[in-house]
Amino acid sequence: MALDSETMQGLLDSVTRFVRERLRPLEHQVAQEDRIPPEIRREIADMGLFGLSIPDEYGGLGLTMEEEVRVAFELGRTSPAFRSLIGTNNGIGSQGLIMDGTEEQKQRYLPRLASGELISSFALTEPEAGSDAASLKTSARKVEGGYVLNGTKRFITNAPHAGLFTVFARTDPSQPGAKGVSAFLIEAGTPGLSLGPVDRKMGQSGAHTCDVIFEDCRVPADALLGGREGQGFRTAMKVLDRGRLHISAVCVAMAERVIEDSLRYAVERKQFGQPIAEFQLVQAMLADSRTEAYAARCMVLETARAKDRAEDVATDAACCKLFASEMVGRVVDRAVQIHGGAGYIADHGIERFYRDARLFRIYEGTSQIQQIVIARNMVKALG
Ligand code: COS
Repeated sequence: MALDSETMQGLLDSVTRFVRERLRPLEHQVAQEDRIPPEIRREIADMGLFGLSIPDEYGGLGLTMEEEVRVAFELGRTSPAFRSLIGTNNGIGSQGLIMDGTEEQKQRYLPRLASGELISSFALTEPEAGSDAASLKTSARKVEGGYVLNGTKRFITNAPHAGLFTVFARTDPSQPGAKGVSAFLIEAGTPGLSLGPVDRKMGQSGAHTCDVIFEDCRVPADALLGGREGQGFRTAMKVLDRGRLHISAVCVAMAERVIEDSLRYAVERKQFGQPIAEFQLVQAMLADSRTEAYAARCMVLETARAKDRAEDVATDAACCKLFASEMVGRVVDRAVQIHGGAGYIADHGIERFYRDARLFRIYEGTSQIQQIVIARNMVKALG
């Protein structure tokens, strides 16, 4: 454990209180305005939440995976936009640097990522390369003293706010697959790097994505992550293994939140002269949701502990992501059903969670990609 149990409990209590007292009252406003108030960003930074997973020698809290998912279980009990603000700095935006960066690169960026001064983004997906990430086309041509990048990245979370991008580009055009891909650390404002308009989305208002465009964007040689070409795809896959666990914890949290809302509604709402919670058909929905959320919580905790023991969790992290994201989809669907007409009304809260949850089955690898990862690893393990 990175923190002693008292400090860890203190952190969890303060996140729980922050979610209840500060974030939940703002859910409607954030959805309406599609923006997180700047004072909330400051409070999140003051609590150290931008640096949950960044090692303490670089100014982060250096949480273990188990500790990190426990924080996500609390932080995820509100609109996912709040978690998304810190999501890339703790996950896909910083982990490539932590896992494979040079010491100099870590010193240069991690302290500012941990403090929240700098937001980072993970630029892998392209218009023609989503699930088939290894087919990416963005090129990084080697020139005197550095590289020149050309290409477009799509749906990049937090790109409109990012000061730093981890960009995956092909350094070896003779290698069409994973082997020709390298990762680069590129700062916002670099000439030749521009952003597309902010995407309009089905849900998760307050969390922003956009295209990141490279047009003859010249970067110095030391922008190459880890100083080694051809390692980028492996880095991306390792980062996603970890990210998928974090997202699974967020799915558990959202499920637990909407179960809590559904239970309260079912106890208060009366039909046929009694609370609908007394009806066994409603009870069945509550019980199924509770059971599935509990199963996902156990999977996530167990896999996080295995990761902390340095075991290979690629298969189990994919199992967690597959089950937890599908689970929360079923749970929010039942929550709408329990709320009846009220659950269909915009901005009631449940309708918003229903839309917000849909993304979990898509990003950081669709459910179908998780199935492929799981089954391929099973076959491979057979030898
Ligand atoms: N950890 C470390 N290395 C890994 C790895 C992992 N979890 N998964 C794959 N690799 C390595 C492989 O070992 C292989 O290296 P070698 O050739 O040296 O053995 C290399 O990466 C290529 O792997 P693979 O052959 O499995 O690549 P594929 O192109 O067949 O595709 C999938 C792999 C489909 C799993 C991958 O493209 C993927 O995860 N796609 C989804 C991408 C995604 O999640 N996008 C979401 C947007 S980012 S928020």
